[in-house]
Order: sequence, then structure tokens, then C-alpha cells
Amino acid sequence: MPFTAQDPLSLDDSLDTAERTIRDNVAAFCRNEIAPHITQWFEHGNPPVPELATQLGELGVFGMHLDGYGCAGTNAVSYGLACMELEACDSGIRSLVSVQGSLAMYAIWRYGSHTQKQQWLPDMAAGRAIGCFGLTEPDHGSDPSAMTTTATKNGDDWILNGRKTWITNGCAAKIAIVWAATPQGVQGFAVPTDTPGFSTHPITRKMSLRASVTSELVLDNVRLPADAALPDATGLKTALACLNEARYGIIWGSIGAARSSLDTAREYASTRTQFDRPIAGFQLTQNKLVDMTLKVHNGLLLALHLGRLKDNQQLTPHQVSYGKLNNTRDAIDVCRQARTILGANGVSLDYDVIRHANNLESVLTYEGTAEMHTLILGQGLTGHNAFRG
Ligand code: TGC
Ligand code: FAD
Repeated sequence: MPFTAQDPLSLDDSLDTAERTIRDNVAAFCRNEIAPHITQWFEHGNPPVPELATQLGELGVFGMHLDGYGCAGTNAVSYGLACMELEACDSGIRSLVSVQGSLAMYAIWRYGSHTQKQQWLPDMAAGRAIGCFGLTEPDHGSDPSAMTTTATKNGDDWILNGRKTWITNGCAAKIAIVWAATPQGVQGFAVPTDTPGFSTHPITRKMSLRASVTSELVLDNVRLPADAALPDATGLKTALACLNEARYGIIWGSIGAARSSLDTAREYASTRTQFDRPIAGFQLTQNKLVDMTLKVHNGLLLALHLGRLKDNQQLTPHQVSYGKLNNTRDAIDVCRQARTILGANGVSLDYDVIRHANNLESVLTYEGTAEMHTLILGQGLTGHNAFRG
């Protein structure tokens, strides 16, 4: 096999035909439907989320790794490949899909009643209903165990009060998965967003993930029937288990953003001439390109390995942290290095690298910050919990 810049480790050979087909279909969708508009959506901070959701639903990527209720039921590797192609276009598009499928749909699919699944999952898989996932609060991000959003019983009903912030898809959502503290512990609820007392506010002035809707959720005496509680979403552990699903998608997605930036930088280096030669001919540029290539393809190898473990039901939360920490950290390094190869053009939205680099600032932080995943792995390695004093 020839050595190629696109696939130096010949990883393509490790994919089966179905996996390659899904990857190529998602890549083609991104090329045709997203790429022509993404820079504008990012620049103006106005992605057309409902229309995008319909298209992504038709593509079949919402909850694609779940079975039944209108979901595609693919394997985990295929889902990862889809995340990679979506994020090669923009992290905001992958976020829309992650939050819909891995957080909101997964919570209902894993912890909901049959009635809740029938009510929500087919519409969510088709993109007719958008979901969000409210865990983070203004004063409680890395430590959700301290959440102050409450759910109290009033007769058979539940009354929810509190605020959630930095919630992806919030203003566009028809259904919000909200985590609240009850006297018995944390509980997950499926909250229709037209319930009186529930409101959303857009978070503007973001310099990252601008092609994604991010919102505050306000719950002001939101009265819900007893069956709004997800029956098996009891305890913080169940919320954290949802995070494993979305973190898994990020392991792949971040490599997509890095790969796209690497491709841009390699192409730019081969055509940009300084001192009478292409800058790709300078040793310092080659050093950067090689370093970036190692990070992208080692990251892809890691994602594929973790994906195969997931498909064998063997993937552990510590391994998810390993992948999320390694690949987001390496991906942001790759995008920053790519930016330097483009010189001044690297800071312009005429190229994708600054958009990817800025997006990855969010990806490094959400779904557990790099520090949190370091501490999770530190605890796994040493047995000592360094989170709490
Ligand atoms: P701790 O005592 O460690 O754990 C409580 C219970 O949960 C279990 N557990 C897990 N179970 C499954 N998966 C995981 N990843 C788990 N992590 C912990 C644990 O075994 C225990 O079980 P049990 O049986 O003993 O009760 O809990 P802690 O309160 O000390 O917290 C641990 C810590 C810090 C790791 C956790 O709070 C954490 O992960 N914090 C980070 C918060 C976070 O990631 N938030 C993300 C919000 S959602 C989001 O960002 C979406 S962005 C998406 C997008 O746009 O793409
Ligand atoms: P903090 O927890 O206040 O942390 C601040 C800094 O302190 C970080 O560097 C952190 O690593 C560090 N730190 C905290 N504790 C420790 C410790 N024990 N030891 C060492 N360092 C520590 N949340 C949702 O629930 N749903 C969503 O859909 C969602 N979407 C998001 C979209 C975007 C664009 C962004 C940026 C965030 C989103 N989030 C979402 C929120 C995200 O999960 C939180 O921002 C993240 O968990 C960190 O919480 P925080 O911002 O409150 O930071």
C-alpha cells in the first residue's frame, strides 16, 4: 500500500463496507449542505437549527447508534465516523448531533418508560423535535453534585425550580432533559419546553461554537405530571453515564476538526511561496506538518480502538476520559499549529483553521474539562481522589 498523507496508517482498511459507506455519506452531506454556509453561520452566529435538524434527521444521524423507535441502530464505530465527518465541517454541527442523540435521546432511550420513548424518540430521530440536556448551572459546572435546581413533590406532580446554563440547543428545543435535586437524590426529567414556567434565553457574545445555539434554561415553578420523571434516571450516576456517550462522540469529532485544519495547512504550505520556494520545503514547516499528522492519526487510531471496545461492550468510563482528554488536547494543538502555517491568513475566516481552533476551546471545556479528565485518570491510576479538598 502506498504511504499517503490522507491515511498514513492505512486505517481505512480496518473499516468494513458499511462503516465506510456511512462515513462517505456523511462527508458528502457536509460537503454539499453545510460547507457552503458554515463560515457565514459562524460569523453571524445564526445557524438555522430547525432546518438543519430536519436535514440531519433525513441523513439518519440522530441517535444512530441506538436501536428501535426510529433510530438507525448502527455500531459505535459508524457513529464515531459520522461525528468525525460532521466536526471536520464544524464542531457546532457535531454538537447539535451529540446533544440530540447521545444526551437527550440517550437519556430517554436508556432511562425512560416505553410511553416516553414512543412519545419522543421517533420525532427526535427524524429531527422534528430537538432536544437539549440541562446539567450545568451558573454556580455548578464541573461539580454537578452540588446542583441547586430542585424538584419537589406536590400531590402527584413535580415542581421544578432553578437555572441551567450553557445548554446546547436550548432555545431550539421542544424537549429538555433536566437534572434536579430531590430529597431522594438527583433525578432526570423530560420537560416539554412549552410547559408554563419554563423559558430559555440565548447566550450571545460567544467567540467559540458560534454555529451552535447555546442557552440558559429558567425553571420557575414548572409543574410536571408524575410521568415526566424518567423512571430509571435516579442518582447523579445516571446523568454521568449519559456523558460517557457524548464524550465518546467527541473523541472522534475532535479528530475531524484537527484533520480538516491539517489538510488546509498542508495544501497551503505546498502553494504558498516565500524566499523563492514553497514553505512546505522548509524544515520547520515539515516538522509542524509531521507533528500534526502524528497527533491526528494517533488520535484516530485511539478513537477506532475505543470504538471497537464500545462495540464489544467493553469500553469503561476511564477509557472514555483517556480518549476525550488526549484527542481534544491534541486537536486544539494541531489547529493552533495549522494556524501558524497560514501566517496572517490563519486568523481569517477565509480559511477554516481559526474557526476550528476557536470551536475546540469549547470542546476542551464541555463534557468535562481537560482538568476534570486529568483528575479522573489520576484517580484511576493512583486510587486517590484529588477533586475534593
Ligand atoms: P462520583 O462520586 O465520582 O460518582 C458518583 C457516582 O457516579 C459514578 N460515575 C459514573 N458512572 C458512569 N459514568 C461515569 N462517567 C461516571 N463517573 C462517575 C460513580 O461510580 C459513582 O457511582 P456510585 O455507584 O458510587 O454512586 O461523583 P462526583 O460528584 O465526585 O463527580 C465526579 C466527576 C467530577 C468526575 C463528575 O462530576 C464529572 O464528570 N464532572 C464533569 C461535569 C461534566 O462533564 N459536565 C458536562 C455537562 S453536559 C455538556 O457539557 C454537554 S456539551 C455537549 C455538546 O455541545 O457537544
Ligand atoms: P468550572 O467548573 O467553574 O471550572 C473552571 C475551571 O476550574 C476549569 O479550568 C476547571 O477545570 C477548573 N476546576 C474545577 N474544579 C477543579 C478541581 N477540583 N481541580 C482542578 N481544577 C478544577 N452543559 C450542559 O449541561 N449541557 C450542555 O448542552 C452544555 N453545552 C455547552 C456548550 C458550550 C459551548 C460550552 C462552552 C459549555 C457547555 N456546557 C453544557 C457546560 C460545560 O459542561 C461546562 O462549562 C463544564 O462542565 C465546566 O463547567 P464551568 O464552565 O462551570 O467551569
